[in-house]
Amino acid sequence: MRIQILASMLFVMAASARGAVVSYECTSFPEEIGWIRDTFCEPDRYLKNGWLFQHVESGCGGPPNGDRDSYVASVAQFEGEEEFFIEWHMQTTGDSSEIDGVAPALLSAWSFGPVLYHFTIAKDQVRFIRDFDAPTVWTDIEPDVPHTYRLELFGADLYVWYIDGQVIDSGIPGAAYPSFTPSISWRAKSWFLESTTQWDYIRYGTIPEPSSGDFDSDDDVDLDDYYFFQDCITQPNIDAGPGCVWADFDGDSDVDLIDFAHFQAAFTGSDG
Ligand SMILES: [Ca+2]
Ligand SMILES: [Ca+2]
Ligand SMILES: [Ca+2]
Repeated sequence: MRIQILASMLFVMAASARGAVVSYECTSFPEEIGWIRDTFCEPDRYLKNGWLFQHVESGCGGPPNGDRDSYVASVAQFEGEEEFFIEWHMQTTGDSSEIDGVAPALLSAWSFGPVLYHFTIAKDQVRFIRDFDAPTVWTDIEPDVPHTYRLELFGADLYVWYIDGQVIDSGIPGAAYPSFTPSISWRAKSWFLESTTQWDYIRYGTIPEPSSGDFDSDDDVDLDDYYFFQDCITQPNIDAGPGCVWADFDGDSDVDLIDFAHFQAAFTGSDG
């Protein structure tokens, strides 16, 4: 009897851990919702219109040891998740010459095992390092506009990295992720030069069911899902991208008024 109760408790815990997305929407400082902050010297930062701005200079340590403003969170609650994503929307003014110093901007999905996803982002170029022994991937990006970065992970079978909905790299990972005491960290840093990095959001968790309207995989379609649905709305016949497959009810790649009508019909409120 005791074993049965324990087993059912474990099931509930596993189920609640599975159905989740963690989102930082940059409407408050990251540490207010559980990110752990770590700084070097005196980085400036401020919030404006739903964005977090970080300004870093080649400061008190003197080059090459400038300001750094870092955040980290454990993602151990997603260990064993078969379909995991990380998506972030940001831009930076930092020069690509800073990339060798792991600056100006970084987002890293780290582990103590053989699997790692490590993105160093400059104004017009991104470096992607994976699993240490895998070839480094470089890609150019359009400067002075924000980009949507998305990593999708399917157990030990497949990773896919997108920028603005276009596949930049994909393949077989070194291991499933999240695993091996996983954490996600991101930061702005000055190596030799100053820069300003701005973040609109950082979201991660279970990849939602296609055409479900249920962004956060908690088995309802409610106002929490609507917040993210709004981000996905496009003109008819415009591809809404991999981050919006869940919102495309009729499966024609856009998220238009027809999908919105489906979303309204599926809307259950939080009691599901
Ligand atoms: Ca935002
Ligand atoms: Ca939901
Ligand atoms: Ca559609």
